Amino acid sequence: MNNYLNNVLTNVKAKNINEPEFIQAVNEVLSSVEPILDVHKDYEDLSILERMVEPERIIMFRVPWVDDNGKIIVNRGYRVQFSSLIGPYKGGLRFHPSVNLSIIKFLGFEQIFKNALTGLPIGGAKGGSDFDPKGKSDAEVMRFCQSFMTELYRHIGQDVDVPAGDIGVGGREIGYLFGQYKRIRDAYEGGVLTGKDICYGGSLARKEATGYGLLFYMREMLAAHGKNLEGKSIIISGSGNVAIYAAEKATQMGAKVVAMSDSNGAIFDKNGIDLDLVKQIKEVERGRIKEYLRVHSDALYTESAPDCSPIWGYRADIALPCATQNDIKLEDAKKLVASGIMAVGEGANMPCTYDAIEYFQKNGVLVAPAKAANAGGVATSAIEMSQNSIRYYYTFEEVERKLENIMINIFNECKSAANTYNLGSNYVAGANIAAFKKLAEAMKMQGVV
Ligand code: NDP
Ligand code: 2IT
Repeated sequence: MNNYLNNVLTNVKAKNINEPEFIQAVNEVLSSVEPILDVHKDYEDLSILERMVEPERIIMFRVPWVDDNGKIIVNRGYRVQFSSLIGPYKGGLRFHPSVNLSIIKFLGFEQIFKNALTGLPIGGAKGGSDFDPKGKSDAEVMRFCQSFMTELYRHIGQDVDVPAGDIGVGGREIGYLFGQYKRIRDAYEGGVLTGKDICYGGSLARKEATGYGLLFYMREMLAAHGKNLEGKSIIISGSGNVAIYAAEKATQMGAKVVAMSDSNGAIFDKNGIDLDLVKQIKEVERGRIKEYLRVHSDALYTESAPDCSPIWGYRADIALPCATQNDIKLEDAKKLVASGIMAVGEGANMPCTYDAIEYFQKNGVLVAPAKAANAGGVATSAIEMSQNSIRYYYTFEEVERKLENIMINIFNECKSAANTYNLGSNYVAGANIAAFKKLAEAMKMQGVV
């Protein structure tokens, strides 16, 4: 690493000492942008990196609410408005007990680059809370969301900052958040949140978009290497929004999904996962993946051990980590390579550790990087915002075609950056460089702000 990169990274580590996920995300980007810094010497004089790693604004707040037993609970809320360089702050909200400032900052940082790759005018942000929606009644979730929005509303707006879903935040939560925002503002400002239901201003295909987009990217990446999805076996971690619609599109493309998981364990069904049943368990009953066995008693179920996802012990051609960060560690990568994995597609944000990615690449496994491969969700959020602005709806097919074209373009940008800088099939570095270049140029044009 050159001196400039080294100094910036050393400073980031010193200033954010208790934020391992944020440091990890910054390290991954900085480790891959050296070739472009060698060409653009002015980036150092303009302190481009120093400005890119410092969020424009961090908001942290108390979220008090009353549970069904009348007890007052206090959670912590966050919104990190990382960059408004190329559009209003944009990115999801995560409700999960593990949420802390480091996790929200890493997600906000990743979001800047991902959003730049979409080619659409959206900046980068992330937010959330350590609130755990699991086991809560609808009324409790509603009261939490109303309290969260009672503070958040003053920081967002359809031209300012546009939150959406992420882990633990789906259609139900977005509905409650939107209702409270509208009540406080006393106005219908549809574009202030995305992931809305279609009946009050949402976009068709937004729910499917991240998972579908991941498969469009995977198809393009495989095609560039003379391969395809037809007849391939796939394992997918998670069984939430991204995982379910990745499984749906993979099946439509002729592949066979054989395993899915949640935080408690993983199921393996050699006959192919029964996705209607997974949707019933997860989207309707909000149950555990283990309940799959009540219908398919011949499927295998393996419980999770601390810090270990059993799903990576199953054999398949392609792995799609769609649950959470640091899901595939070096030991998992070794197991997957030993069992003959051909490609990995990151549906979640930073699901592979950096050493796992390096191990895959050294062993000829193609890696579709999260910032590019899961950008279909936020891209379709931007399409939802544009429909809100023109007060119009596109059909499902229209949105899906736009999404498909965006994913093809994103893959081509990653490939072209990898070609330009002689990186072979390292699309992880290709994605970082392509996004970084756009952002650095925009920063140059806008002066010191
Ligand atoms: P959901 O809440 O719908 O689903 C999350 C899934 O991952 C669940 O099956 C959950 O299991 C599992 N999971 C979550 N945390 C853990 C954990 N600590 N250990 C093991 N399993 C876990 O979230 P999404 O599907 O929306 O998000 C999944 C990933 O995709 C996240 O990394 C998110 O940032 C990323 N992403 C999401 C986008 C979107 O549009 N929704 C867009 C781009 C990326 P359990 O129910 O047991 O907790
Ligand atoms: O990580 C992500 O890109 C998301 N959770 C979706 C963000 C969005 O604004 O749609």
